[in-house]
Amino acid sequence: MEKTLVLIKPDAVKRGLVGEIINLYERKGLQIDQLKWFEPDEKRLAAHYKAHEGKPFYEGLMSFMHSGPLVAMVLKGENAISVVRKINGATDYIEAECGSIRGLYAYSKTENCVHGSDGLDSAACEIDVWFGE
Ligand code: IDP
Ligand code: MG
Repeated sequence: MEKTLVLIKPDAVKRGLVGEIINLYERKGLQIDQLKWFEPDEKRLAAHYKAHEGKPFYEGLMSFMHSGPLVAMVLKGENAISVVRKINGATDYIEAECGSIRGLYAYSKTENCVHGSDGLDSAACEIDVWFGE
């Protein structure tokens, strides 16, 4: 059973899409292993997005991620990492497939509703950032 880290970002929480989004993952056979509500501090968000530090969108991304509460989850299932990224859709809401979360709900490049780990190493790292001791 593979595990992956999902964030339901502040835009989706504000818009009341938490239930809708969790429903899409569950219907695809993914199970909730851990789930927690966060108002994350600078340190946790910087650790989560350390790969993007210095990129042109980094500051905007960080201030968006600080704009309200978010939900962090560990989802588990066969090929959970790839399955979640498929359900999430492409990063850019214009490119995102119609039935994906971003295809359905996102209308901004930065405020795109969800995060999913992009590989085994990042999943382990991100699960530790949000749910480690
Ligand atoms: P991902 O979330 O699909 O894995 P990443 O490339 O890892 O996409 O980027 C992390 C997050 O940074 C995106 O989900 C989005 O919120 C934001 N982001 C990425 N690229 C851009 C951009 O070109 N403009 C604005 N925000 C961006
Ligand atoms: Mg990413």
